[in-house]
Amino acid sequence: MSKALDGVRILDFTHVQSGPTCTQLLGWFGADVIKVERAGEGDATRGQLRDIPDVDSLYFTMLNHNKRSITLDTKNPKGKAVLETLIKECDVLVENFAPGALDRMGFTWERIQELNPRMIVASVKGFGPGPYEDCKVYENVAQCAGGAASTTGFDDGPPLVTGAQIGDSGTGLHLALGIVAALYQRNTTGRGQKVMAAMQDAVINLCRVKLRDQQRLDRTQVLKEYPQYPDSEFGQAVPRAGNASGGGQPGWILKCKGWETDPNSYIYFITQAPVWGAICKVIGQEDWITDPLYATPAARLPHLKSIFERIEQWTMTKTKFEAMDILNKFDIPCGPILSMKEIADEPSLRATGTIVEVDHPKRGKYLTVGNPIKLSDSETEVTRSPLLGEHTDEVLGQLGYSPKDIADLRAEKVI
Ligand code: CAO
Repeated sequence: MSKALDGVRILDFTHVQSGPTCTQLLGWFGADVIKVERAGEGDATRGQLRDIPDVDSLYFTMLNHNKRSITLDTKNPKGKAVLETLIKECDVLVENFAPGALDRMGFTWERIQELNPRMIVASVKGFGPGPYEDCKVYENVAQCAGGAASTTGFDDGPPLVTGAQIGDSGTGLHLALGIVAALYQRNTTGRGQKVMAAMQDAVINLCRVKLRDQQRLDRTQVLKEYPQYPDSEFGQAVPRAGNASGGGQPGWILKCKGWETDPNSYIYFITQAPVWGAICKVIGQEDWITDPLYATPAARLPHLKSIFERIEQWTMTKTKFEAMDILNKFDIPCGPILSMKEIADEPSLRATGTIVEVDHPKRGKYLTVGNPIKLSDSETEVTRSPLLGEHTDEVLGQLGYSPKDIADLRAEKVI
């Protein structure tokens, strides 16, 4: 079967998480991804959070599937020459170095264009142009500067970061879309272009609904679906909304049977207006269907807390899965709070390829997250991450270097 990005060559100059998630996606869609790593060291994540001594960490393996690895000292003149050949041969260069690192290496946009005018140069940076453009950035910095932390958590607690890697993996996704769009545009212009995704921008994009709420708050000084309403005051900025739904249908996380001992025995429950009658029947509160204090969404807003407390009396009599079965029969939107253990063991996620078992020559079998984007005509086959420099000889050979040239470069520690 052919793949969507067959024939596209990616010069993968990425490290840590944000850039590697982008190039991994491109690899899953069939691009040939050549990861360039520092000779002897490689991507720092190979050695971080290791669970097996001297074996590439899960941090690295789970972000670098479907790639080839070559080692290259790109600050050495001979290494630069190899990189120039790679730039001429590839379609896209993806990098997420600290600001200015590529220029300092001698590979400015102008130089890259001289070498290959069709080259697309795609970058992740922490911030776009502005006061912080020179800063180094990691995940949680982006979550904080992108509005996620100030709007996450409970009203009486500090700002909170989320476990979802919206700054790193979220930006990698944005960048991948930019690259595919630039490849498409190149079909008509014949030219490459710069593609830039700033981590702060990606998080702001994912927090779009909070900027919506900021403007609603500015205009009306109240957000009636937020837990602060009606008992507390609103300030100038969108407050932390606890587990309130981000949309127009109120929701909350409710305890289920066993919550005293299982920290994940909870369900997300949404009181969607069209199924209000069904909710009342399920929980045995049929009088709320016609009671003017509860009958309409607007009437319910001031009592959301007590409504959810009443629904919780019912959910606490069921496990999260029993509650799901009952509520789904009535189309009541709800979702179990699944632990990572439950996700790892879920057969349907294995069947769709969202959770995949991969075999690695040094670590053996491990689980990873496969391609979350399914194309019917471009099936993803997840292959293991490469060992450091595993493909150096193969790639240099394809670039026209003879075995002797390769041996010389190795002797001089260029590769
Ligand atoms: N050969 C020779 N030198 C190489 C090389 C190679 N193959 N690959 C990288 N280098 C050099 C770079 O040129 C750079 O050198 P200079 O500082 O002299 O210009 C140096 O290695 C270090 O690069 P770096 O500054 O990007 O790496 P770092 O570990 O200090 O910083 C990070 C890491 C992530 C904070 C920084 O890269 C960054 O801010 N990136 C942009 C934002 C980003 O992607 N953050 C998400 C990371 S995932 O949480």
